[in-house]
Amino acid sequence: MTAQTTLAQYLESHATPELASIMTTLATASVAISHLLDKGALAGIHGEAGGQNVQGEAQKKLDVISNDLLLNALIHNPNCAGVASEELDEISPANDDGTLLVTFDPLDGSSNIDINMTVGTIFSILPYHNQGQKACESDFLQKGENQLGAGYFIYGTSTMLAVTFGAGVAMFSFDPMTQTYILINDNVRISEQTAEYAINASNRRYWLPPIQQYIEELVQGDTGIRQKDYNTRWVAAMIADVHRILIRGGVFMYPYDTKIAGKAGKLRLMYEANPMSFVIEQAGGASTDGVERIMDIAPTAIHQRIPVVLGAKEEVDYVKALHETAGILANGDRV
Ligand code: FDP
Ligand code: ZN
Repeated sequence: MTAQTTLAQYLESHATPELASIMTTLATASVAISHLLDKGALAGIHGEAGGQNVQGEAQKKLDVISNDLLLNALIHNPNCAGVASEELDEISPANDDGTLLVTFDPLDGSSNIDINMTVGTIFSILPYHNQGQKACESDFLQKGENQLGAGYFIYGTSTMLAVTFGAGVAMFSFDPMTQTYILINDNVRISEQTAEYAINASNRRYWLPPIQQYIEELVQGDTGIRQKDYNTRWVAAMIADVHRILIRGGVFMYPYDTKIAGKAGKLRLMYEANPMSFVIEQAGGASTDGVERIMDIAPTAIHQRIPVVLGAKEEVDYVKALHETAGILANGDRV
C-alpha cells in the first residue's frame, strides 16, 4: 500500500508557510462545519436565523454559524491581515502585520441545507501590502489575477477540498477515521470539450441575445448546428456545479439577466467568481463574464456581482465569440 499524503504534508512542499498556516486554519474550521452539517436537524441548525430549535433555544442558521467559525479562526491567525465574508456588510481587519487577506463564502448554496443537499465553503487568499496599518475594504479590491490561493470545501456525500496555489489544482478527501484531508488527485484537469451544461433555464426570457442563442443551439442538439446532443445538470449550488465540472467536465453559467434592474448577475466576484475562476483555469478550463476574463476584472466594491460563464475552454470561448459577434457587453450594453 502506498503512503497517503495528508493536507499538512502537501502544504509543506506546495505552499509558503504563511499560506500553509491560513489553509490549516480554513481546514480546521471546515471540519467543524462538516460535523455540524452531519448532525443536521439534530443540531437544531435547520431553518431561519431568529427561529427556535426543538429545545426552544434561539437558533442560528448554519450559514451564520459557519461565518462566525471561519471569521473567529482567521482573525486569530497572525498571518491574516483581514477577512471579508459574503455574510457581512463590512470587512473585518485582523492583524496589521499579517501578509494575507482572506475572502470567503461560508456556506454556498445554503438553501440546500434544509433539503439535505450539497453545500460548501469557497475561499480566496490575496496578498496584503500595507503592514503596520489596519486593513480596509480598498485593500481587498484586487483583480482575481492577484490571488495566491483559492479553492473550496464541499460538504456532499463526503467532504472534499479542492485547492490551487497557482500551480495546478489538488483535490483532497476528508477521512472521518483520522479526521484529516487526504490527497486523492494532485493534478486535476478538465477537458476543453463537453456535452454537459449547467444554467437556470427559468431565467431564459431575461437573458441577453448571445446566451439565448447559445442555449438554443445546445437544446437543438444533433438537429442543430452543434450536431451533437447536450445534457443539462443544475444543482443550484455553484459549489456543487463547479465540483462536478472539475470531476467530469462541463460548462456552468449564471449569466447577466434583466430580471432585476441594475443587478449585474447573481454571483459575487470576490467570494465566488474569482476563486472558482482560479481553480477552473488552473485545471485547464476558462472563465469569463461573457466578454472579459473574470480574473482580469478590477473590482469596484467588495460585494460586487458579476455574470459568470466557466468550465470547458471551447464552450467558454464560443460564448465569448457570440457576445463579440453580437457587439454586446456582459452587462447588456452595446459595444
Ligand atoms: P445560494 O443563493 O443558495 O447561495 O450563491 C448564489 C447561489 O446559491 C449559487 O450557489 C447558485 O449557483 C445560485 O445561487 C442558484 O441560483 P438560482 O436559485 O437562481 O438557481
Ligand atoms: Zn454563494
